[in-house]
Amino acid sequence: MAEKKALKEKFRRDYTPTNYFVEQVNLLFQVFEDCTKVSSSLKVKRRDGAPENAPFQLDGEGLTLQSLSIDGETLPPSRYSWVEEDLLEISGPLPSSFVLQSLVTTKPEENTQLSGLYKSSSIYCTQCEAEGFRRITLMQDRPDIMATYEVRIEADKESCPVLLSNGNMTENGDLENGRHFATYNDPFPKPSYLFAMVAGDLGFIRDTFVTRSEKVVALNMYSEHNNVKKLYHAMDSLKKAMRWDEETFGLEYDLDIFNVVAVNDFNMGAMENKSLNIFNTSCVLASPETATDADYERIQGIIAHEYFHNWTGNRVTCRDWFQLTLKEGLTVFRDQQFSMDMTSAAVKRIEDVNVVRSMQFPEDNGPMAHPIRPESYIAMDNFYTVTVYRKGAEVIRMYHTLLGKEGFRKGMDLYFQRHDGSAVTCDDFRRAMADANGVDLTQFERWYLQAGTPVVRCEAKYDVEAKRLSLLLKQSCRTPQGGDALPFHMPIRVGFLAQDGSELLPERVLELKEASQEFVIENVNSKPVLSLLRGFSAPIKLEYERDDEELAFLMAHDKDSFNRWEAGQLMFSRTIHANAKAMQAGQAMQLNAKLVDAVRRTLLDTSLDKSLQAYALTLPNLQNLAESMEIVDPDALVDAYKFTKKEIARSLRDHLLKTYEANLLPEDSFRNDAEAIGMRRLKNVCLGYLAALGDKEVLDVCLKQALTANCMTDLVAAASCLAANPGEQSDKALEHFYQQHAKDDNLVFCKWIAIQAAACTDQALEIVDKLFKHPSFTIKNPNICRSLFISFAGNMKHFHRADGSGHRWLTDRILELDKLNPQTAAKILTKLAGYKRFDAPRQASMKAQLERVRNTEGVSKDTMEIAIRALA
Ligand code: 0A1
Ligand code: ZN
Repeated sequence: MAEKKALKEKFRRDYTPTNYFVEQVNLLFQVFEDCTKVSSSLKVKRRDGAPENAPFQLDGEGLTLQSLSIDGETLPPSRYSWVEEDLLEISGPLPSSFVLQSLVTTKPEENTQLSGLYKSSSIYCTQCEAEGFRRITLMQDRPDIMATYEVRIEADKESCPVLLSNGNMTENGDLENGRHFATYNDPFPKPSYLFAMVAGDLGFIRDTFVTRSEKVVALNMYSEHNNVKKLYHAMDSLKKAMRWDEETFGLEYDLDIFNVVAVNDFNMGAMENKSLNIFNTSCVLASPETATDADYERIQGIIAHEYFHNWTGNRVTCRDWFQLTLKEGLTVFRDQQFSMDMTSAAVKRIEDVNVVRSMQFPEDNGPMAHPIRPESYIAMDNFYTVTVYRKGAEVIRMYHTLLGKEGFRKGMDLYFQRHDGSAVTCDDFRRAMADANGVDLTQFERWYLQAGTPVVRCEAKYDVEAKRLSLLLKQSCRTPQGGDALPFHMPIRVGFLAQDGSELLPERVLELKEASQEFVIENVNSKPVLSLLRGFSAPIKLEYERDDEELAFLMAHDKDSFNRWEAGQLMFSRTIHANAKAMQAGQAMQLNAKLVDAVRRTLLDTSLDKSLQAYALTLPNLQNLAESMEIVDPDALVDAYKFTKKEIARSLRDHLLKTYEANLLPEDSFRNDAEAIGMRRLKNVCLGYLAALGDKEVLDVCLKQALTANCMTDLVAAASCLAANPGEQSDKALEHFYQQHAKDDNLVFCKWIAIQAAACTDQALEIVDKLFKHPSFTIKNPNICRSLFISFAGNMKHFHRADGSGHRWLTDRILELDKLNPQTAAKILTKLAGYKRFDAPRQASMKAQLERVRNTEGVSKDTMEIAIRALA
């Protein structure tokens, strides 16, 4: 058995404030080629009422401590000791206020974990959330310690002409030996996880934003010199986000400067450090030749997300890490609303719901299930999950639906009024929402306490005589421990359609609170067709029986665009699931004629918004479909999926080709507006269907698109179609992709890898292994790792080969990666966690790999936690 020395589980119930707190931090970074010296000076105070002899505890991880002093006097070693591996204790008694100085040295060049101070290409940068600051210097590294920071950076002027930290630059100048310095002051008290510093040779673009109270804010975006021209979309997005937050929530930017820095090596998407956001290049750089339409939208959303954190996260922060969803659920909700306003509300909602269903539902239904406010963790970094972020955002959306737009705004205003400048809890947020609106949200807390996806069953009765409609809603939810959850408080938005498709009654929000609750509506003149859970008003699974005809009716008439799409998705799923069953029973698969009719109608309806039309034509994704199978059978599911897609394509080949051609845009000019994006989306969905046929004619169409594409969207679409159809055209397209686009661009190289790793072909495993051995593949870059490993894990049939070869291959890679970057390794291991959903041989194989990880000597606590939880 592996040694499990550092596996300490922390519990939410154990929160206690500290005896001392740091109120001011002064830092000096002296950056040298092979080592960085960090001198820190912490102004510390004992809390009122704390005992005088209380010891003072500081977090520190992997630091080489050179000296330690209090109020200028060196501390003898007898006064301090490491009471835990990463916890230094200075014994009392101590003065009620004092200055603690320390000098440590670190080696950013050797920091492959990408937490703390590290070097990405030639850029020195930091990542401190959640617990990275302790890898830079000794500190009370917890979010309820909020201090002001003054920072001085010294480095070689030629290799590091740009020196940045939080807040305003107060001084800069030259030093001896070709070195220079800059000092920064951040007037807003902040937790250590929001600290950042950057030193390197960076190019930049500059702009300004005038706030509504007419303050001019300098906006600067930095990247490696060769990428500077790809920063304009992010800058444009930032200005839109700044304006939107003023208009929507009355929130204005609070400093004179806002910086964004792009780095190649980053464990997550981006980080909201006060006035110095650090971004993964994949979430900020965009040009038509290197980024898809989806990338453009994602970048806009993430830029907004990090900017919005300035209020929801920075000005008001989390008391402890269990409260993470306080800032993340809320900020995701805010960025989703922003994107809905900037692009198309319905399209964005469809995309977001797809993520919840295909990623969060499986997490909630597996061994990693946790409430949006978890009760315990071993490695906090493992809890930056789709549950905390995405389900957390759905929970915020429910406040919005229950209280209405104005009510929600009142709650937000009160939240800031009460808590600006402090570190608070999810209960504080809920209380602000309740108090501002004079409502009782006690039961609503269950969304924070209970994991699992609720199932709501609806039964409708219509009494013709009495003109009375009654809706019986029953909710149930299995907790991860196997018990029944207590009923949730949730809004169910319902529309009522007349037989002619018009709205028979105004839409309503039903407030479901009981396990079983009847809603009676009087004066209903005819039996309506129900449009339930409009806009996915609660993160639940809805059960309601209806036939394909009613679904087709909703597809054609529902005024709620989301539910029109939803009806189509249900029709697709039914056919695919029926075919998977047929496949398992050794019977012939079939295509439902009603489905083909519905798809034809959607395809030929030129009055539709093209993006919505494209989504209406898109099959539910495999993860989504797997979620509603009792035992996941990847072979049957993938074959049924492919069969259904191919048969639709066979039936509608000419229409698909015509729609494809009708939506081609001229190659000599690129457009990025909503209409052009919609046209590309629709055209590429048609191409996807056609490629399922796999004949020479359609593959030639794909190849032509791949060779002549004037943007990354079209290249990726065509290359993905071809990667799934190995042969001459596929080889040509992928070679062209590599030589012309991917070879010299890290982010495009990632796309080239991801497309091939996701392709469902018999050679899938051999292909991923070859990609892994590609000379440009480096396991040190998280984007490259994700492109290969996460994409392969989504390749349902081949990752889950019954002989276990896919599982074994990925586990080999995880163990290799874990030695360098535990955070990313642990994330990838979650792809094996849901083994209980599969058939016996696959269960055994996934379990065996998890056990192998658990039994490996020296595995990180991040990765070990996933293995342990998965196997529990
Ligand atoms: N707060 C960031 C996400 C983030 C979280 C952890 C990180 O390192 C472990 C990095 C970034 C956000 O929500 O964007
Ligand atoms: Zn965030």
